[in-house]
Amino acid sequence: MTTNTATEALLHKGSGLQVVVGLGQSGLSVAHYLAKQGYQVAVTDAQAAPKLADQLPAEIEIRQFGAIDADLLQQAARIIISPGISLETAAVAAARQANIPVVSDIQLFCEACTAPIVAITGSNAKSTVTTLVGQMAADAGVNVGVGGNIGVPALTLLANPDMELAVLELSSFQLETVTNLGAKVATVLNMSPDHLDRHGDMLGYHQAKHRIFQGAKSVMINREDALTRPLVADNLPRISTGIHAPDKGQYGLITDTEGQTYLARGTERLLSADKLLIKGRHNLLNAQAALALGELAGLPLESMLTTLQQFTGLEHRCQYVANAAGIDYFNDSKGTNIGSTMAAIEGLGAVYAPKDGKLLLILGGQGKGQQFGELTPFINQYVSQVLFIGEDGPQIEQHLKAAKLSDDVALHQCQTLENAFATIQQVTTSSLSQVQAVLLSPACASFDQYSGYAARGDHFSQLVNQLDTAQSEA
Ligand code: UMA
Ligand code: ADP
Repeated sequence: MTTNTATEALLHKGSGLQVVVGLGQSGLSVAHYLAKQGYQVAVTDAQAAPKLADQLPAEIEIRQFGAIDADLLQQAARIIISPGISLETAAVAAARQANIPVVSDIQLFCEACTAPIVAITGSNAKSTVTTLVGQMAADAGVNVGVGGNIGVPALTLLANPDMELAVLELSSFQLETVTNLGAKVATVLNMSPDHLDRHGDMLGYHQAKHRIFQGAKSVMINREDALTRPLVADNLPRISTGIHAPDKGQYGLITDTEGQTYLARGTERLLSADKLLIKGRHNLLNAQAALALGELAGLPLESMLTTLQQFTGLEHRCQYVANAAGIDYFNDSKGTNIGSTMAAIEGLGAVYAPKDGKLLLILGGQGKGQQFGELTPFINQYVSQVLFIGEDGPQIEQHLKAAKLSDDVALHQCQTLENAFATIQQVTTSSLSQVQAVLLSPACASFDQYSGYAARGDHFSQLVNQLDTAQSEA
């Protein structure tokens, strides 16, 4: 995979200016990758002083900051756009109009990567399944690289010349500028509305996601979600997952006469569901997805089952924080769209409902153009109090009310998490409160108030721990 730098410089000399648009993590990785190959590279970013500018290779002299430089883009032989930047941005749209190719870092990666690729997208569960498949491969002794939207720019994986398998989490933003990915295995795990502010509507979002199947050698689909099925290449080897008993060679769930549920492949019971440390129906689907992807990538079943039983889940995804004054607190800050929040309400609601318990749900932030009324049936069933934070709190309240929210559900506009905790104290100390668990699953992005979902989740956990301390000191 490594080539002599001088040879690369000769190879790429004269192939024209490569303009990197956006200097975040992915832009920086692209700049290093292309400069090392001897391309002439320029970088532009809307920020006047992007934080990563001092990490650029010294030989990159053209650095246009403070606005995305439209003139620079017009001089490009190729534009490599960062996923956070819309193709509709004026300077980028004008360059596309002038037929200048616009690609993502993932395009450069798949053209250079000689190892097979497991490509994973979906509205939810990407990081969980990507991490699991990566861990399964590593535990099976495979030299694996895990990257992409999960936070490790894909191109940095190429620094490992011995990589035998690449497991990539891909976002719709990354996929919209990728052609012919050619993955060994590709999947769309599930589809629910997200990023509609960027893609316009579900069709645009679906089209971007489904580019993952271009050139794929095999596919994994979710039987519960027709939108995960590729519209083309029907003849490819495929494995499906689902919540019902599976057909031969497929994954699913089998429940025995005693009510015990098993992960199953065809009629074979692979593992009792209670052996998994990650809980909830959605995680049973995630476990199946990892097994199916692993199988299509050639990983051994026994070793994958061992990995599954050791996996404790990721932070900020329905993560148990603490019990304070008899109430359980869960941090699902990564619940940034209605699909993930539905899974969290349903998964945890089903745990507390048999004990006559209800959830207190914290919703809000930046709503990304979603229709929050879709949450109402789940809230009516499992939630007694909804606390709103963030800039779209009032709008979300309107959506819930317009979708026939039950009068039994109390609503509180709190603006901030601090205020929400003051309300939690009042609400849960009432003798009539049925609240047994507090769930932060905002169904929104956090950027109006935080640097990202992790900062929001950390803040929540910190407030819970203060509560815990205050209550144990009292
Ligand atoms: N910028 C502009 N103009 C704009 C928007 C951004 O110039 O209109 C500049 C910013 O000033 C900044 C740079 O672009 O300097 C940031 O680029 P970026 O937003 O693409 O962020 P990166 O740091 O390159 O991180 C990206 C992904 N970010 C997004 O897609 C928003 C990361 O996913 C990913 O981990 C990383 O590449 C490595 O592959 C994050 C994410 O939030 C986790 N993803 C979304 C999600 O999961 O929902 C899709
Ligand atoms: P992504 O990388 O796609 O955002 P994560 O694994 O980080 O996915 O999980 C994001 C959110 O989705 C979390 O709130 C998590 O609880 C929820 N989630 C996990 N698996 C599923 C699933 N199969 N269906 C719906 N929501 C899920």
